[in-house]
Amino acid sequence: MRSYGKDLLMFASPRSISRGWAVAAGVPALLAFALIACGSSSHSEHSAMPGMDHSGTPGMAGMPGMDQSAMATPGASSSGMPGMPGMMAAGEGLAAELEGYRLDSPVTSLPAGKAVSYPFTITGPDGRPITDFAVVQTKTLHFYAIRSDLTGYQHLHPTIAADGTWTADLAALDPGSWRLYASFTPNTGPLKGSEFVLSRTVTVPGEAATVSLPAAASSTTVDGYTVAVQSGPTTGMTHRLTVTISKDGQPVTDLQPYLDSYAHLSAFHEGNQALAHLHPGNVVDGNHGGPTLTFNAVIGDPGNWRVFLQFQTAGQLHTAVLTLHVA
Ligand SMILES: [Cu+2]
Repeated sequence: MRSYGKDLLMFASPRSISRGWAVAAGVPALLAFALIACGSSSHSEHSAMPGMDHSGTPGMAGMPGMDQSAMATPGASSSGMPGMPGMMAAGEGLAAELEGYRLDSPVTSLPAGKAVSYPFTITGPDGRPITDFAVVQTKTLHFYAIRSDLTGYQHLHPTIAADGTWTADLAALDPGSWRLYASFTPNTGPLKGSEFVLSRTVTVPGEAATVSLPAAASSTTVDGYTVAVQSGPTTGMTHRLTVTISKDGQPVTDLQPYLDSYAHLSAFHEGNQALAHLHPGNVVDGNHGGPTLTFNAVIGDPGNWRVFLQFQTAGQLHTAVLTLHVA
């Protein structure tokens, strides 16, 4: 378990920590996550970050490809308290159920090549669909889709019907196996206020042309922007990621808030599709973010991560993609 929980607490705000909440877990690391998650629930958009879950518990047990470090990596959380550095953790998000909270869908297969809707519910330990969710980063639920080769990233904000049925409107999917993640904070049930990431897979029939993962790189370009990612220093499992955005050789300083943040970063593990969801610690103040964004990423699993960094300028959303190697 190493110093994982400790690392997290170092980045948690006192406010988060003081919001004590007893979780049924004897594992200090898990408790640390739980405390952070609980703290993040109370002030909705500005503090809670998607990605926190309570894995490492029954839902994780026995999952193929899970090793102990994965088990000790319960999820991602972050606290975007003004003035504090971004605190975030690696997510796993590979289970469909944790602590009695479930992601369910009648759909296990979706057609290729056209926009499709994916219906799902989040049910609580009482078996009933949850309809009351906390607003996190301006949304009550964040939804991600990624193909097994880590292509085809989609980040959506589904809508919920009165009966608790969510609908995610997906853009066209290529054939293959896809993992769909829901990141949410229930306002009901024994773990209300905790952030969860649950996922399920769907098959998209057809001939799947698998793309091999591009080599790790320290920069990439998107829409004329150059996005450079610097890793380090590393303390335990905490990796300081510094992202610098430039255009035509000039630093970019007109980043606009996107979901209450100057950047939205999701990363998926090459080996197991674990989801890490990070936000920069930079204070959001108008349309002049950049050029440098700092993330503290707690990434438990070494290996290659496919990183999707979303940022906005002049009303346009950009998604930079690169492979990050974590030793
Ligand atoms: Cu989102």
